[in-house]
Amino acid sequence: MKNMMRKMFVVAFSLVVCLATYGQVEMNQLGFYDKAPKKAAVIANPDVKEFKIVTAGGEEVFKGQLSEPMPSKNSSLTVCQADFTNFTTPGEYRLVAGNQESGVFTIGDNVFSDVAKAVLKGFYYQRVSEPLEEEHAGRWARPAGHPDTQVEIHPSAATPQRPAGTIISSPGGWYDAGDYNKYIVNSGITTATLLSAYEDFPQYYQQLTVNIPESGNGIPDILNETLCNLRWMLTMQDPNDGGVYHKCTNAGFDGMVMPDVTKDTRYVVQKGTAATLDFAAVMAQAARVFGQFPNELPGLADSCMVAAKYAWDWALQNPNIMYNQFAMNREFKPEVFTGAYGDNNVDDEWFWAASEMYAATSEPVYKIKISEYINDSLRVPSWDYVYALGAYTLLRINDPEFAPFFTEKVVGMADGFVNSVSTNAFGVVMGQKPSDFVWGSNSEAANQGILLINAYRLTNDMKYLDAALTNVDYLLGRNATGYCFVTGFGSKRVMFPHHRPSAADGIDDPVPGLLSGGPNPGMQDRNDGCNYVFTEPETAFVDVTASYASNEIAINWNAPVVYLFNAIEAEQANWK
Ligand code: 9MR
Ligand code: 9MR
Repeated sequence: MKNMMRKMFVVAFSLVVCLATYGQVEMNQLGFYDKAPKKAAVIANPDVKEFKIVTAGGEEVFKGQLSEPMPSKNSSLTVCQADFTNFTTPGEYRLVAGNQESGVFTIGDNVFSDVAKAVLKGFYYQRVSEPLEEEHAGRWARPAGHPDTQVEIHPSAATPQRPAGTIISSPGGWYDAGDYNKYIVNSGITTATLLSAYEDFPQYYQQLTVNIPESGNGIPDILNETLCNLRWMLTMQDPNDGGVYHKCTNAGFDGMVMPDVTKDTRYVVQKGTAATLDFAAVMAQAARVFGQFPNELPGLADSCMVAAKYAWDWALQNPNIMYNQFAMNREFKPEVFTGAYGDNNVDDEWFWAASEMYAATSEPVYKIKISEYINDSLRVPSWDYVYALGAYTLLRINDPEFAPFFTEKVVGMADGFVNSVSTNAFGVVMGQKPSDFVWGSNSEAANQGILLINAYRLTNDMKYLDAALTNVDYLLGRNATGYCFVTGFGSKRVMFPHHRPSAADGIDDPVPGLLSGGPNPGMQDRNDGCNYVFTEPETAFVDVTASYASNEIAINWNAPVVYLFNAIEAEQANWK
């Protein structure tokens, strides 16, 4: 009987293992700081209780016991952990468990330096209206994409001063994602996250160069890159009233072609409250940041502040103009089918914009708005819920009135993350609950990391940095798919992101430094030619070009990994 039970277990178990064809050892595929925590996940196998670390040549240097198997909350997988924190000798290694082994990883200093730079450089590859020269883009050099100097006012955005069909110029910026459109709402959180990375680690970024055309001009590259999009955003404000167009877009998505061959008409569509408040927030933050470079960028900070104020005033007069693409398409032609980024609650946008306006001006009037929404809930930010961005800024300026309140909120949430690690089968913060696995779930993991970095900065308690590191491990391979989610990196890497240039450029390797969206059990692309082999929250991922719901790349997902990876690199000395 016992034997039979065991057989049944083995059969059931093999099914699970089969389901997890991924390769048994799932770990950060790049590396570990010598004194930092080091863990791998191993899909449980009743016959395997031990693991070892071997040199790249196969010589055993460390042996350990796997932890007891733990069922995952987010799939039917059962997982053991391999803890080799005590092995601290720098070098190149593999981890071996039973007959499974990892790829080669490094133990040493600066182990995330290359990937941290690459994800920032990823933005350069998204630039719209300029050619990517070989000097900077290497194999991925390409002609300029959409010039966007002849953009039509869509009927939904018509005003007496700018009737439908009026031509405006809105060049530059970054493509949003795998598609070729430019959306203010998503640009808002993205640009703010990059500015925040700089604000939180200015010394680190002063040294960081990533070989972009502006490198060496006296401005840190993270700000050079951010400026490209900021200048585009400025063109999206209607000079006649301060309102901001929701997006600059085709009517329908382009085919999977290179960006210079598409010739569809470009439009700016309806102005909206969410876009205008996000714009105000970013411009106010930009005014603060670029105000530190008066000689290199004369007048820029002032222009940003004027634009921010103008947008804020428009929003006060138009507090409820929601972007509803469906309703818009009933009323105006041509219909627009590109990304909607529709949001029908702008409380959090008010809070964020008010926080930034206050941080930039110290004017009490903004405090009133802050107070109105201050008790809303803190969640890691996403394009449609930006409350946390305001909270981070009020903490950053260390406002005596607000800082204690937000410290408690941020540290409280961070404590929840820290405590959840021991209940997670992979030993990471990501996946505390199945609802972490949304469209773009990898940005959720990165933003959890940012929240933890904020808690660390507030308390100097290493437990928050350790917890943030677990999500770095998650993104680089310690997850149920076994993929390292940044293109160009890892022994099991993403090769077919939903990204038009990567699909169309004829180069085998995708454009590097781009973060794939990650597991998304919503699988909204299932009827668009996408077959998912695994469908559970943490496994619903396919590395195929068709998968826009699990394998697209997007600027708002790349920005938080820029913040997280570089923050960890900046703070690595703490693990010495
Ligand atoms: O390529 C588009 C991608 O950028 C979007 O995220 C996604 C959802 O809006 O849509 C993709 O375009 C697909 C469209 O929605 C349906 N037909 C297939 C298109 C390309 O895969
Ligand atoms: O990231 C967006 C996700 O939260 C939405 O659920 C999804 C569907 O509306 O759209 C995602 O954003 C896409 C945008 O609409 C178009 N460009 C590609 C973006 C990433 O897939």
